[in-house]
Amino acid sequence: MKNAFETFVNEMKELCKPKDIYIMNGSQEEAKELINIAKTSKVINELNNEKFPNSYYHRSNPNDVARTEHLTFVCTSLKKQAGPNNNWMCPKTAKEKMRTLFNGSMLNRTMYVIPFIMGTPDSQYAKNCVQITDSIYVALSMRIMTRTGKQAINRIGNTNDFFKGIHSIGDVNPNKRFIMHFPEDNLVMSFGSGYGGNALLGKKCYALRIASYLGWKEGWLAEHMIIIGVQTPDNKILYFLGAFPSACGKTNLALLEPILKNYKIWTLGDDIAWINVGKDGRLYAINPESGFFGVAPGTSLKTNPVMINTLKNKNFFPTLFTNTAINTDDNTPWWEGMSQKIPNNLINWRGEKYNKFSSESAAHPNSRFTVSIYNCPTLSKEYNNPNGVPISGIIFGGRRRNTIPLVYEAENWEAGVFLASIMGSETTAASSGTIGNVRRDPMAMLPFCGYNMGDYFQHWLNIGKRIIHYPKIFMVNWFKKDDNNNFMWPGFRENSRIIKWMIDRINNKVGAIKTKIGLLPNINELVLDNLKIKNETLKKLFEINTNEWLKEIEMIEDYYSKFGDKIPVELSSFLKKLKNKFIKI
Ligand code: SAT
Ligand code: MN
Repeated sequence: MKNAFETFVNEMKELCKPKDIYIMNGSQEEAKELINIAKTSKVINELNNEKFPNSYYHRSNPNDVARTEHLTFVCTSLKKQAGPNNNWMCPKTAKEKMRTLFNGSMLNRTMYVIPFIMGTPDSQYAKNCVQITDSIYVALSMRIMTRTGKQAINRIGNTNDFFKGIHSIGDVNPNKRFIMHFPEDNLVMSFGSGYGGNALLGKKCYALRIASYLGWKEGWLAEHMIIIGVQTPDNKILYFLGAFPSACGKTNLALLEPILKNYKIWTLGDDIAWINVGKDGRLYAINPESGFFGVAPGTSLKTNPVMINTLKNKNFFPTLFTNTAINTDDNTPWWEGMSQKIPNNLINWRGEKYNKFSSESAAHPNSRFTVSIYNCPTLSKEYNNPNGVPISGIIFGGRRRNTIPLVYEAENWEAGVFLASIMGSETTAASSGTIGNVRRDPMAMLPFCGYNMGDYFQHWLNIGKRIIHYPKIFMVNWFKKDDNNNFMWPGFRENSRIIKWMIDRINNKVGAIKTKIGLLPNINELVLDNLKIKNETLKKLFEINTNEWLKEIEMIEDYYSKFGDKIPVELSSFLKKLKNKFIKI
């Protein structure tokens, strides 16, 4: 009798008809073998081993460089369950469509079987998963991003309780590209893309879309959040979660070197957090992943020295660079923002010689590195704690040139859920589409919530009812601009000043000003020494502009209306009250 794992592999073999099957075991020998296969087939090239140890370069098809939200579907039996926040297709139709695409898709190719665990193996919160893929690049990336290997097969044992991810790169034809989620079957089928968010199925597909659905059913939250520990001068560590849409400085915050003396940030995760209410009534979070899939452009010794050190560190796991430029003088990766001076001899992300005076960038704006979390010098020693870390604060942020102040605090959990539900951010390069428009992105989960967002908001409110010791909820906007289009706040390491204020709030050391939108800092209680910032600018950073907010509220009303009666009454009445506060001046 075959167990469920073997049955799954067999079924996939029959469907995809691969030349051969490679079941991954997670060993060091396997890493070497896979790297060799990828090198021989020119999928990756080795980089300068002295400057970037154990690092490899991969160039993707130019049509396959970002997530494709319009080709991503959540296939629940009822359309309403997927909600207006997801594309929907009937599960039966979707499966038939996908089976046709997968039929014989691996002829002459190897089918890699990747057993992996999301979360640390001895955690009650960890989940068992298996992905199959015919892309060696995906197989290599999954070994970095997840705990891949035999232990997952052992954990699965004779159960059928595991996530199934089916992936084939096909011929990278955008017309045959689909990322189909079947939350009711714990299944994802992804065809025609090798890009991280579309193809590393443990990441957005499982750990967010499917897991958010599981969390809804099982009473926990799967969130698009960093997890950090902030060590204060008295050597205490407080843990924070932070949700930001892609490319809003989220990874920089996860690896921040605080400007404030005697503060230190310990990293637990840069993208995804699974959150449970512990027996003691506090929130606890784990990072289900084991690597970073970060945006390269803009990462430098100045903006994120810890990440540069992470990339230059050497350990058991290789590091991959995808669609950056290459400096042919020393065979190293290069991207915009890495150095002020553009090197003379660059090959751009398309593989062409780069003309320095070109208006196009040398690296793709969404070029990425894939690196093991164990390379990170600030990795928290609690990273593998099976219970996760207790959460004292949750930070929500977006990229907004106006309206949203630098920082404010929600008055309580419900108000925090409301403020997170109305978050908006200007679009970036991480998802294909127009850059620069404001889109509503509640909890930074818009592209990742695997069910109706109205139900999701209610789920957040319900979770709140089980919490005894509430974390404080903060909203931030590092990206406010002045009339000359310049950022008003320096950001990066200076953001630690704002985190200090949050900690002081959590420890009841400072007060706050009650305003129409929430609690704002007393400016004289922020630590701003050695920061050349004009009083006038500070005032602007904390300004609540009635006209801007009225416009904002209109956009939110419009957004809420998309969810009809699914929007919890608590939230719509928050919105009404907010509007009234601005109208009755
Ligand atoms: O684009 S991905 O979804 O792969 C990564 C991200 O946006 O965080
Ligand atoms: Mn992300």
